[in-house]
Amino acid sequence: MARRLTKKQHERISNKKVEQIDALKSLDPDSLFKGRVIAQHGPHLMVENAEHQIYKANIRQNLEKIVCGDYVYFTFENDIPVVLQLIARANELARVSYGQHKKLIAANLDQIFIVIAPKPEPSPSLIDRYLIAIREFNIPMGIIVNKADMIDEASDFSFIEEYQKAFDIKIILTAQNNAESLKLLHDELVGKTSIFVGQSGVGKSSLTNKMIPELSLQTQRISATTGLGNHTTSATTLYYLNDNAGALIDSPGVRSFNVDHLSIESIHNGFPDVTEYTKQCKFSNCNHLQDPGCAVEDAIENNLLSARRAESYLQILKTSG
Ligand SMILES: Nc1nc2c(ncn2[C@@H]2O[C@H](COP(=O)(O)OP(=O)(O)OP(=O)(O)O)[C@@H](O)[C@H]2O)c(=O)[nH]1
Ligand SMILES: [Mg+2]
Ligand SMILES: [Zn+2]
Repeated sequence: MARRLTKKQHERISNKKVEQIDALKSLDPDSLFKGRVIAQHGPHLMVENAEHQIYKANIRQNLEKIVCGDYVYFTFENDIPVVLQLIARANELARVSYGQHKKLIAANLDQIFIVIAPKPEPSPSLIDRYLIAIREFNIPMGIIVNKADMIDEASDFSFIEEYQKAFDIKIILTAQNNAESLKLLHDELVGKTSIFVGQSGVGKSSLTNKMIPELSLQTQRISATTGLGNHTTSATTLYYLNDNAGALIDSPGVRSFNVDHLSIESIHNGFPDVTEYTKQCKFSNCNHLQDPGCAVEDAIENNLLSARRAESYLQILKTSG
């Protein structure tokens, strides 16, 4: 079920915003800085300014949740950086974690790459769920098939065609040991903010390393600022491509991707290939399960629609609101 804000909640939020803006007005504009959040560590945000200085910043109370990729205004209070305001987001990627709370992953994305590999075996139902969240903001997306060197007769990527039929989607084949494939991927990242998402172990961090030759320097600088010795992919982190050619966010691997915070309408938008037929069923309350006059069943029988996608659609509808 989509959780819509009540009128009261709306009022409370806009009052809070007015308070925040008033607080900003009283500040000397010279003491206000713009930065981009490159990671979140416990109660702190790592904020990088235009000169690529990284600050470990506190967060002014009552601010909404701020994530990797967000742009913010910050100031210094007794030399300690403090984030005062979140600049409105162009878009966001979110899933639901335990207890049904929307869990923001990253914001202000120009494109999202779902990384898959022959091993660990791809999960099309995971990709279906990612697609619903991605379509929510119409963010351009692609699938990276990594570890191309490990593809053999046992690998089955036929499900990718289902996505190509339904979406405008880039497919990029990569392998760590294939420089040409890495160059092609790099070309796709230039001038944009991109994020790598997907299961653990598919090679998101390895690819990030290949895209940014001096990545270890950036991670060292981040670790020096956080005070945490070792920087792993436990935190979603934004890195800059060389020569400021763009930004790349590496995210920790997921097992599942829950989209229960999205509305039925969003779920429909994630399955244009299926809803094309649900609209044509004889009865408007058709369950698409052996119901008479079901256009979905007909489409599957005539090889116009993937049975797997239709099942996935019904499964996701069943578990949502
Ligand atoms: N054969 C082969 N192995 C690869 C390739 N890319 C990555 N690997 C290996 O796959 C393993 C996992 O790579 P990571 O980059 O840590 O995977 P990840 O997606 O970042 O995993 P999480 O951070 O847990 O989400 C490592 O042992 C890599 O060396 C590739 O193109 N070919
Ligand atoms: Mg990783
Ligand atoms: Zn039907």
